[in-house]
Amino acid sequence: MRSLTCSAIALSLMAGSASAHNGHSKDDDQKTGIESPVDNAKVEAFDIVFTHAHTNGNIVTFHMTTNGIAGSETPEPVGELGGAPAYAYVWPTSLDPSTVGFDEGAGILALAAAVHPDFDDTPLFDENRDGDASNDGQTWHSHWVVLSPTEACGPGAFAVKDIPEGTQPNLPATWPGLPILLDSPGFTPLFEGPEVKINVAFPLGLDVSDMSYDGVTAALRVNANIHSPLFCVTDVFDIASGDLSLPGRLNQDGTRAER
Ligand SMILES: [Ca+2]
Ligand SMILES: [Ca+2]
Ligand SMILES: [Ca+2]
Repeated sequence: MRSLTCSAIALSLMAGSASAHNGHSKDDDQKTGIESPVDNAKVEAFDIVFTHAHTNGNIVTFHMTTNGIAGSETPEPVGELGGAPAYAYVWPTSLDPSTVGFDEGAGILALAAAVHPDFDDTPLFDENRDGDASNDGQTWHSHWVVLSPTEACGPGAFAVKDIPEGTQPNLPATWPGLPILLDSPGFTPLFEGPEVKINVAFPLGLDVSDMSYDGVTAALRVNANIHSPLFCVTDVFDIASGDLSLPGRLNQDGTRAER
């Protein structure tokens, strides 16, 4: 029994030491990630100061560090879908949308951690664990979205791309059924102090090592009449690169990167 306990302690020590030393180094994160200035004029929780991503086999972990407490701000509900606001931490990527099941060339594929208290768009997931899969919009959750410049949302504004009536684009298996190019893959956003991160699984064998990314904090709003464009980006709080040039690269120096 004693030796078993000792082994367990030794194992846990080894695990502790592994998590302290394995995987990507902070130095390499600095080289491959995107540093952004603090701006005290911005809402702290959306003021991006560092964005990075690293790989562990087929898992890519996307990080964003803010000047405040990530995830601490949520929009005021309006009580209905029309005009419903959302806040999001967004990682636009260079990946083709077909990587996750949308049509090739459909737009800019972006990962997002989002919250929108007026509606649920994760019909397969019960994020607040109350036994109801249709009432979780107020809990941060993840999306893949396909963004495109959409003048109807305002000059230079982006929207989550609509699915025009009568068309049948390719969609991921976890598409939640809304008429927009949005997927609810179920990856849990993880919040810790100033940081939000999402562990994203890609198909085994798919090489995403060349991908680049950026970081954006934004507000979105459902069209008041629930017409197209359905889901506009209404405010961009911060852009990690300042110009959406997607300068972030994957840190791949670790084979057992921490998640
Ligand atoms: Ca900033
Ligand atoms: Ca749900
Ligand atoms: Ca629920």
